[in-house]
Amino acid sequence: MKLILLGPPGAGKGTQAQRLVEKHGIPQLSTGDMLRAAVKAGTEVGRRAKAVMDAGELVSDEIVNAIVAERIDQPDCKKGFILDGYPRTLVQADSVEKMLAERGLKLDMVIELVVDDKALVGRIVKRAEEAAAAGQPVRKDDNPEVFEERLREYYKKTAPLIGYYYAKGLLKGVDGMASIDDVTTQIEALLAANK
Ligand code: B4P
Repeated sequence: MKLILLGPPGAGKGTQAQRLVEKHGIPQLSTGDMLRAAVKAGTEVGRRAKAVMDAGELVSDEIVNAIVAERIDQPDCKKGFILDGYPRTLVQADSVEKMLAERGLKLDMVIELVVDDKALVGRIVKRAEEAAAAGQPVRKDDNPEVFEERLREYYKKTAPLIGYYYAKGLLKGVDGMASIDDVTTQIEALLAANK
């Protein structure tokens, strides 16, 4: 199973990807997590990505494409993977298609999590408050000001992927406004219907 989870920031891509990992035993390839790990480790990629992420903008296609290409060659990706938060631009979409074709693979499905903007900002603020209350680090980009920029970037650069994948017959939408469990049920139904 090769799956893309698509949607605006805070739509629940990471949340649903984790559940898919548990149920299907394939890895979650989250470019957000990979970039945050690089920032934490202080690598060259992390140094280049940090300011961009903190400002709510998208990291360069070149950096992101390179980290994903390296990751999908790991042995745990043999059975499939969930691309969470990647691709986020048309250049990245083109790159993933080439990456898969070079390896004799193709995408099975692109699942769009549809959530309205007001709910998104509420989720992000809640996540920041919960992390702070638990004494955990709060993501620098989880605040309303930076979130506005993340959303602008989404509409400008990522939303065009919806039409792109629709035209390829790969796009399926789920109601991301539903509860986390309901969203999981909708996704599982799509996967079962695609078998
Ligand atoms: P990501 O880490 O991908 O962050 P995200 O869009 O906020 O996450 P997601 O949609 O997964 O939301 P989540 O499940 O956590 O990206 C962060 C940054 O990294 C980007 O801004 C960019 O700078 C950089 N980046 C990453 N990928 C890149 C790429 N390909 N190219 C360039 N730059 C890239 O859910 C959010 C919250 O909502 C959680 O608290 C969750 O509990 C809650 N929630 C989830 N589902 C819910 C539901 N159904 N109901 C109620 N709450 C829900």
